[in-house]
Amino acid sequence: MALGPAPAGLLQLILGPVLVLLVCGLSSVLGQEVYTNQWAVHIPGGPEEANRIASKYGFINFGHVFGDYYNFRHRRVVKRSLSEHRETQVRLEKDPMVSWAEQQVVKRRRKRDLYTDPTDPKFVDQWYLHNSNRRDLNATGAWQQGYTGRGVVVSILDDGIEKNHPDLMQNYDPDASYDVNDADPDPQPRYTQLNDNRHGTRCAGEVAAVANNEICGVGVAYNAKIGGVRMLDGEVTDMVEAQSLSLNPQHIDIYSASWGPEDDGKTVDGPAKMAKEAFLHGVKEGRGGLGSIFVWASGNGGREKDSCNCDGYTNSIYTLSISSSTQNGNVPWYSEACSSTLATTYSSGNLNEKQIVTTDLKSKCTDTHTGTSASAPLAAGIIALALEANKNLTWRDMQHLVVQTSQPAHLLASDWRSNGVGRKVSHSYGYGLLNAGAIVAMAKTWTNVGPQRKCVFTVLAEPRNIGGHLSINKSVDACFGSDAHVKSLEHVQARLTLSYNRRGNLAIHLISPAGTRSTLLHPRPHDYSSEGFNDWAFMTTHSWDEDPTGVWTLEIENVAGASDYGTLTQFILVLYGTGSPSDTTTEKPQPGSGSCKTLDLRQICIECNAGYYLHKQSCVKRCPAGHAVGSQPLNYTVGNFVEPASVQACLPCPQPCVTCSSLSPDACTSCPPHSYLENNPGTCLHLNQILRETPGSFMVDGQGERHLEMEMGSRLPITIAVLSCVAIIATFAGVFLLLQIRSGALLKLPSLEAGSRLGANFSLGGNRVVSYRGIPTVWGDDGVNTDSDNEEFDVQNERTAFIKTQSAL
Ligand SMILES: [Ca+2]
Ligand SMILES: [Ca+2]
Ligand SMILES: [Ca+2]
Ligand SMILES: [Ca+2]
Repeated sequence: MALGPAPAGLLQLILGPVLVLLVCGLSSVLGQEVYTNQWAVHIPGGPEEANRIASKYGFINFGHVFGDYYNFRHRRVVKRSLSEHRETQVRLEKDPMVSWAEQQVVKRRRKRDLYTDPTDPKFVDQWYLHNSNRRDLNATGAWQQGYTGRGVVVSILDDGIEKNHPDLMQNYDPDASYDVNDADPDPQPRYTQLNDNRHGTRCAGEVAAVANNEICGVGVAYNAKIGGVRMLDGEVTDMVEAQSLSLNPQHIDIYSASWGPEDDGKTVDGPAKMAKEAFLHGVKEGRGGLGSIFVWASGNGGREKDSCNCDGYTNSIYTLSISSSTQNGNVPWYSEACSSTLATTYSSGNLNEKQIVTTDLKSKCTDTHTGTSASAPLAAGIIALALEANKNLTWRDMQHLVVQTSQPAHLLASDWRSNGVGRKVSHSYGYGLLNAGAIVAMAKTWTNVGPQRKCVFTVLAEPRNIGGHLSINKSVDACFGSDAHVKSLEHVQARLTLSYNRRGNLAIHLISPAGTRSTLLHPRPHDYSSEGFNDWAFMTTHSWDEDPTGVWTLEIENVAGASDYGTLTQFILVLYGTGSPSDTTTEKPQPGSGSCKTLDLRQICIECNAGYYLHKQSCVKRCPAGHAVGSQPLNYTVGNFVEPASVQACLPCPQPCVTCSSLSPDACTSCPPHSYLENNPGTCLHLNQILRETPGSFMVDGQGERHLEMEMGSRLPITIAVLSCVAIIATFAGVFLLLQIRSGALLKLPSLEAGSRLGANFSLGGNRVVSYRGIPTVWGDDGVNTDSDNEEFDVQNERTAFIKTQSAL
């Protein structure tokens, strides 16, 4: 009031700049600006002009950022300085061709995570969730991205759950719980002197023990909802299993099960009729049609040399099978090896290795949870995190994510092998250790894989004697040309029926066209059964993402004496997968996992290790058809830096080559239609042009001889091709007429007659009936035509048989 309007304005005038100065001063004290030797320059005159200006003022032009902006670096200005290079700035600004220029400062960028480690007293002992030596499941990696299982529902199918346990109560979900044993809604465990029924409660805590409540430790998905089904504390029947597996499938997202047939090393058993239907119904209808996710422990029969492929629950394609590693990265003594295992989490090992910390009966906390049954719930928790990151994932998407983000890391096994797409896989660990941070990151941007395709081949035409060794080759086209065409594999099954006097003496291998060798069965010394296998669907995950076209080999081997005997009566090869090739999947390999060397900030691979080439953000050993190895600029942008470098990548063949051996224009190995390949590799010459020319026109210049050669060379194959076509048509017409003349009835009843009645002379006719139905018949086995009768039956009754047969899971 004492101050009039004029003095007030004056005060503002004086105080304003003072305040600004003060703030600036403060900011520079708190976080001083660091000037780089880089300038962002706007030059509307084009790249040439930019180059000219760069050299005029002592800059190197590091290329263009976007629009008319260029990245200049000064030759003499130091890389990092606390003071601005005013002189250079002024000179640039004064140039009439430069519309704007700015010396770049280093910006402070923090990740926007509000994450802090849980404060629970036992959290420090949960070595498998987070570990400074990085031998962990990288749970903190997912939590830091903000995923803790919120909104995801997990149910533990076991011996009950202590729903009022102080570390579970808050996350307990009655809608994800039931007591199948006593047919009531309350899954509270039955308490005994020996605490027999503590297993379910222990598993539940691994998934969703509450965080930051000063009690025990935390679950992997500590904000997930957790329920339990009490089903193991009583008679387990097919109906009990089915009821448990199909509980509330529109509410429960993930079912975790750590049970199965006896792990005695001599049992071959799996889900029966109802349980099988429950699985099928779950993946088809559960979660609004995206499919229930069944996480399964691979088995504890390691000491008995059991094979998890003889357990129809883990061997099923619908279960995501999980094995164990010890703290030190060894195969635990209880672990079972088999080709259907997908991935691994930690569990107990030797006495000197740590075990799993979790909730225990009677409101307690334990640090001695053990066995493969401790591994499955950890996996279920990690999968819950991935599901929170992307609720739209199907049951198969989840398996793809597990395959792509699991890592061999430090896990020790003698059988790590690279499969046909360069991924390391082992029978003890599947694709390796789950990585919560990685799976969540990939899940966020995952695009659903296409619908599941199923391509079936009945390989055997007649029973084969197994003897000491039986090898069967089969060339397949993966149902090319039909809706079932599998271009990129997921699960593969060999459905075998065989008799053998001692089943445990057999080793069975399946070798994919890419050379991946899956052990479908290793010898089981305790298995003296003479029952053999009855339509048992041995499953492998090891050829995931491979192209199934080519020769598959089944090897059955007797590892004992020559006195054993038996017969293989059925070998059906079932290929599951998608219609899109693997190189279009959104694979983003992790650094250190083999092929990828550098990831950019978006976690996309931009540089591959030696021996691999970058192709569509993934690393491949061989470039796909239509591409050849070349170098492309390294597209690496971290902060403000653009490092100029180049990487080896798969680049498209130069026009007009369809395929090529290198990027040179004369290295075509095949040509588009109406073109002709001169030499191999060579150039593509346009056929029409040559044909349209009159012969004389080739003689006009001095190189007439060469042209004549070319003309002859190019016309000869065409003449041969035309003649061959005529001959083939004539042959077909002849055979057709012959069939007409021989028997009209034969043509009317092809399905009944073709397979058994047509002799070797008419095998062509028999095969045509089959291929018409979209089933390829290029049998590499013994050249005998197949039984089309059976095949038709197979196609028509595929689904019925699938449900009916015990091992079709
Ligand atoms: Ca009850
Ligand atoms: Ca807790
Ligand atoms: Ca087992
Ligand atoms: Ca499985």
